[in-house]
Amino acid sequence: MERTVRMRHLAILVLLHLPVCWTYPLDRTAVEEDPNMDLAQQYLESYYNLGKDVKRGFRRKDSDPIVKKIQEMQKFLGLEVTGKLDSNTLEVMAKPRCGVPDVGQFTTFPGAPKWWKTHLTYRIVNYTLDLPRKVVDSAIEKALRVWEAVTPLTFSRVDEGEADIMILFAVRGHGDFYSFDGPGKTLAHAYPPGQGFYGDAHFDDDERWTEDESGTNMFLVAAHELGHSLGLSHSDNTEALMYPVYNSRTDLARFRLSRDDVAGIQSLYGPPPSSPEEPVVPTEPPAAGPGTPARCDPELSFDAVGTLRGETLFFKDRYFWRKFHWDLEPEFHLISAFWPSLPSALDAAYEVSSEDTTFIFKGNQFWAIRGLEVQAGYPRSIHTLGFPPTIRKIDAAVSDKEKKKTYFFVEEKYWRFDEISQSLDRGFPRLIVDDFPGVEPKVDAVLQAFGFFYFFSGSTQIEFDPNARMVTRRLKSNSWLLC
Ligand code: TQI
Ligand code: CA
Ligand code: ZN
Ligand code: ZN
Repeated sequence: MERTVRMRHLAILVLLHLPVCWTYPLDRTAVEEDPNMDLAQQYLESYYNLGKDVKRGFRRKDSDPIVKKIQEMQKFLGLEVTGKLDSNTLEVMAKPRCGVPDVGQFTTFPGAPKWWKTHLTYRIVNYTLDLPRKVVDSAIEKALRVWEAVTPLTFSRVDEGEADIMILFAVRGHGDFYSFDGPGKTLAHAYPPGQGFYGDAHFDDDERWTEDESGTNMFLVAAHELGHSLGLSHSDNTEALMYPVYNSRTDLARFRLSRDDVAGIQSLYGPPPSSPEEPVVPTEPPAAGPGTPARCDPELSFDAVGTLRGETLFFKDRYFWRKFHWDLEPEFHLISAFWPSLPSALDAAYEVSSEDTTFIFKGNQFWAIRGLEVQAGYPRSIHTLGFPPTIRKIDAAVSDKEKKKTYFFVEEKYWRFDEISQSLDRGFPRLIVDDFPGVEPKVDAVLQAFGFFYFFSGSTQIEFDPNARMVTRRLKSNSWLLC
C-alpha cells in the first residue's frame, strides 16, 4: 500500500518534469534551404499540429491551411494577425521555446467517468425522417468504428430493451433537462459514461440531417457525440473531432481522428490490444393559438391516422402529431413543414411497410410518401385503384401487414384491396356493421396496432379484435397522445 502510494508520487514527479522547455526549437539545416517557408512549416508542424501531409501548391489563399495556421499562431502569441510570415512573426519563430505545442488538448469530464467494460451495446431507438434508416444505421456504425479502431472497445447493436448507449432523435423538450432549440444552434447532446441515461446520445430532429455536407452531417455529429458517450469532453485543439465547432469544411471522405482525439480516448481506455505501441491514427413546433388543435382537448378528433417507418402519425387540419415511442410525448408539426406539397385536412392514411410507403388520401386524390419525399407521379386519382365513379372520397384506411390487405372505409361500407394483385377484392363493398360488429359508421380514421384495429369516430375510439371479431375497449380518441 505504502509502496504504491510512493510509486504514484514518483510518477507524478516524473510527469511534472517532462516538458523540456527552452530547447532550441528547430533543425537549422532546413532553414538554410528555403528560409521562410520551411521554417514556418516545421514550426507549425511542431507546435500547431499542422498536418505533415499538407503540401504547398495551388490553393485559394483563404483556405490555405498554412495561412490559417500562421494566423492561429499569431493570435496565440499576441502578434498582429496577418497570415503572412512578416518579420515579427519570423523573429518569434526563430526564438528558443518550450517543446510543448501551443495548441490545446482534449479534456475528459470531471472525475473522468469511463465505461468499466470494453464491450458496449447501442440501440437506435427511433429515426429521423430526413434520411433512410439504412443511412442512419451506417452513419452510427461508422462513427462507432472511429473510436473502436483506436481503443480496446467493441460495440454491438441491440433492437430492444436497454442498451448502454441509447440513440434517439427528438425535438424541443424530450424528457431530459436539456430541451432542443429548433433548427440550428444545438445539434445534439450526449451524456458521459454511466448507468441509466448516461452514455445516451440525443439528436435534434429540427436539424436537417444529411449524408453529405449539404445539411448537418449525421456521421460527423454522431462521431462527436459518441466521443462524449465514451467520456471525452471538448478539446481546444482546432483539429480535433472533439473541438466544439461544427467543421463544415471537413473532408468527410478522408475523415481522420486527430492525434489529440486519439490521445484523449486512449487516456481512458488505452490502445487496441493489437497495437500496444504507436497509436493508430486512421487517423419550432407551431405555436399554440386559436385554430391550433389542442392535444388533450377531450373533444379532439382526427382526420386521419397512419404510420410511417415505425412512427404513428395523427393528422388534424393543417397539423399532425408524430408519436415514435410509447412513453414519449408526441411531437406536433405543420404537415407543410414535412411535406410542402400535401394538402391539409386529410381524409385517410395508411402504410405499406414492405414498400416503405405511406399513402395519403384527400378527396379523389392520393399521394405516396417515403420519409420526407412525396413520390413522383402523385397525386393519382382514387379511381385508378378501382373505386367506382360515385365514390368521391375515402373516410379512413388501414393496411394489414400480415395479410397484405388494405381496408378502405366509405360511409357505412368498406372495400378490401389486395396489395399483391394491386386490385380491389371481389365481393366488396360490404357493410361495416356485418364484419366489424360494434363499429358505427362513419369512421374518421383507422389504425392497426398490437394486433387490434382502432376505429376513430369523433372523440371516441373503439378497439376491435379482428380475430375474435368483437369490440374490446372504448377509449378517448386522444388517449394515444398521453392525455
Ligand atoms: N451540442 C453540444 C455538444 O455535443 C452539447 C454540449 C455543449 C456539450 N457543451 C458540452 C456536451 C460539453 C458535452 C460537454 O458539443 S452541439 C458539435 C460541434 C454539437 C456541436 O449541438 O453544440 C458537434 C454537437 F461543435 F463539434 F460541431 C455536435 Cl460535432
Ligand atoms: Ca437545434
Ligand atoms: Zn436529450
Ligand atoms: Zn460536444
